[in-house]
Amino acid sequence: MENLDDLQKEILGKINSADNLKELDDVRVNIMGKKGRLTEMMKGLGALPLEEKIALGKSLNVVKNEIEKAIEKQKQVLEEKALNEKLSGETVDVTLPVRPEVQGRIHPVSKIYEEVAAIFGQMGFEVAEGPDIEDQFHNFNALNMPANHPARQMQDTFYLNNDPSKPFDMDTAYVIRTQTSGIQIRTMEKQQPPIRIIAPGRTYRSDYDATHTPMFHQVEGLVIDKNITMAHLKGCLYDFVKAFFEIDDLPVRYRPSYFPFTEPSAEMDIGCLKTKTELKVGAGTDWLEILGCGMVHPNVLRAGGINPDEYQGFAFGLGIDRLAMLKYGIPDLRTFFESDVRWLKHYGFTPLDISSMTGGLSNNGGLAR
Ligand code: 2NM
Repeated sequence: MENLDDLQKEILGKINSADNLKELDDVRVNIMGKKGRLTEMMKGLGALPLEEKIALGKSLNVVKNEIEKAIEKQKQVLEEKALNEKLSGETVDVTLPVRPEVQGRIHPVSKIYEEVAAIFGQMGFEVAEGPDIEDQFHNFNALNMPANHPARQMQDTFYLNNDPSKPFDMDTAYVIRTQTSGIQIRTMEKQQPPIRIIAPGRTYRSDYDATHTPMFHQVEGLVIDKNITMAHLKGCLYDFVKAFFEIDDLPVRYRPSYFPFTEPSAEMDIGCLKTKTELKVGAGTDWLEILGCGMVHPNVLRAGGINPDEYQGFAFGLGIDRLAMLKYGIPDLRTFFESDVRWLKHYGFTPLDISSMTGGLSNNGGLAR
């Protein structure tokens, strides 16, 4: 029989000098494993007379508890040490320059959005956001689209079944937003004019060909204040397209149009020259539709809790993906969302060029080609 005091001293020494978790576990197995020294002594208890069995059993338990406590304590010390070693090995020097060969690219949709936001940002617009999943009030009713409006038909809109335990209910179903206008309604609901926001985001419609994907990106804009007129709309959007296409004498025209949420409504065209192989924005004989716009319908203001006798506003909507196709000459919209890294290398932009009104907006020098 080993001397218990000596054994405890020896083992505690080994535990406290263990340098890593593996070494510590070896000590534990050596003393308390199936064939461990303490385990063997406990097995030996059975052969002893009762009195001795009780006395030695108690002592063994005390030693065992001491050893277990010491192991647990040392384990924590070693785990912390291991974590610190791992962390110090993973230190990243964030001041190092980007390695061009591993550098990611900014997607054309993101690039166009940054440019649009930079232009409207400088005009004093704030960016507002909202949920992709909308209720029908914010997506339709509040926008002067009553229940039987064609845009609400099943084939355009993706409806969601709110409660899978019940049959689909067309009246209470949520939708994934078909436009970002719900954001404008939510903004009106919580803020009285003056309002000057852009509402960017993903939008969804059941459509799929070279120029339509079921998910696409919109930026809508909304200005509400006292005495806002169509002249404000025209001036604002004219400034926008000139800045966006970086052409000072860009010809524009407005054609009358129809949207349920604006009255009057218009579509804005910019001048261009279309040849068999090219489309050149600027002076020319052709026109290119660029965005939809109009004066916010009184019913829409009312739905947002704004008094149309006191306030007026204008709104507009433009398709980011379509602008990207135009500006960068990308022929098929479906390729935008295939996540092909070769496509992104070709059409993407380096993250090091930030779009800003003062830094050169489109940064074609930043084209990652
Ligand atoms: C468009 C065209 C015209 C529009 C209207 C509104 C709201 F919520 F204020 F009524 N938001 N966006 C609007 C107006 C959108 O997209 C082609």
